Amino acid sequence: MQGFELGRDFLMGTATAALQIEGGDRNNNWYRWCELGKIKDGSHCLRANDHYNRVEEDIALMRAMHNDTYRLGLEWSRIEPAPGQWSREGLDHYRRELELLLDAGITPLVTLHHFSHPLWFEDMGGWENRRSPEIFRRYTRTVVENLGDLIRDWITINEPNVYAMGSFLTGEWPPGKKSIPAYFRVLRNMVLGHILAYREIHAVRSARNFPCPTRVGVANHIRVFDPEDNALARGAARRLDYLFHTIVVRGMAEGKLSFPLGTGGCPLGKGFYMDFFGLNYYSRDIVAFSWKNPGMLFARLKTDPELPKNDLGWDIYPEGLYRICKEYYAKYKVPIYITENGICDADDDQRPRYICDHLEQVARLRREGIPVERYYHWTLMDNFEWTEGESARFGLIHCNFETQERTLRNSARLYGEICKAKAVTPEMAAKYLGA
Ligand code: IFM
Repeated sequence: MQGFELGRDFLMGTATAALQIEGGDRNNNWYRWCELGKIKDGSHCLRANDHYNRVEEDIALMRAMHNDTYRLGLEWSRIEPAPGQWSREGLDHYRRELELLLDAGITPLVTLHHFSHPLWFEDMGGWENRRSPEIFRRYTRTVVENLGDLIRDWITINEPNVYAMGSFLTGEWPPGKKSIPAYFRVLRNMVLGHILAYREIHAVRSARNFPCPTRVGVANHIRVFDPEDNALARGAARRLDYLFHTIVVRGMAEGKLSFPLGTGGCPLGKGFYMDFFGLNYYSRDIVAFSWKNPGMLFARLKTDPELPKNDLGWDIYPEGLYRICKEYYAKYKVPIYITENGICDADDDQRPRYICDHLEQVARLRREGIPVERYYHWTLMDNFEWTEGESARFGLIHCNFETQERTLRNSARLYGEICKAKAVTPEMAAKYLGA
């Protein structure tokens, strides 16, 4: 690899989610799912990384990697343990964490909903309940009123499409429902919840004269769907793209509810609700047509035998990052934050190259004038990877879950050097990639 520059104004860091690292919370939907024995390796989110008690130690690791920014999630159930009841302890905990980050010179980007929420919310149907957007707005308001002086950058909802699919279509995630109408009901409510939260964050921050600017977005999980070379496969890929990506992004950005979320109108009024485009990018799928898969819109997803795979069998396809950023920038013309990008790679033999190859696409985009402003590597340390449990290792830092010892992997050292230099140099490539 030749080396490339990212630019001094480019911000870099890592991303995590509260449920995946904090441990210790019994009042959320994933706690119950673990109790039901739904995690493949038998591990439990109650343990995770014990980050709740190790915030300082983990911020020191971010500093050691020269991170400028950190994407963290708030655990809703710690803030609103019962409907309309606010926990001083939960809010104080996050205030302290945010202050420690800011003192360390690390800019927080805060996610309000990342797959987990309180049990009381789950028990009223969660995002399927028609009152969910308003309930999410109320939670958002309390967070902004109490912590909004410390947070300029917000993600309302992480990967609404992945959440709705896992929880309401395939049934692999809590509450384990398998229903196409429920999938669309949930997406519709999440769109409305995002818009209400977007408005609330801006309204409260501006009324209180909190430091500007305020930026609010969504962490969108976007995949590349490349069809096989026939008309039926092309149709299947288009349908997937529409139902998995377009209706969600359009709804959240423009407030427009396209079929089947609605009839094309804007129930909350016309507007634009996306100050940056958050992109979680991991992989691509080859789409084949299959009569046997009506539930998947007659699509069958395949991997590309030519491409390397991560530990979970996902194709590694850096060019996809470039293609998606180009496509969505052309549509929305807002700054792009790569809010997640990473690899499941326990022995860390692919991660250094993965990081360099994906950042090379970012450098290419920036040279072409596409404003990719930030990159958050998923993830800081091995953590609780939903139904995969502790076995799927996405961390720059290795975690021994028994002892909670954190050990920097080679890729963490490389990432630290890149964050410091805002470049990949030929020397780094030689040292870490052997090329
Ligand atoms: O761990 C998840 C994260 O919570 C959401 N995006 C994908 C990651 C890797 O699967």
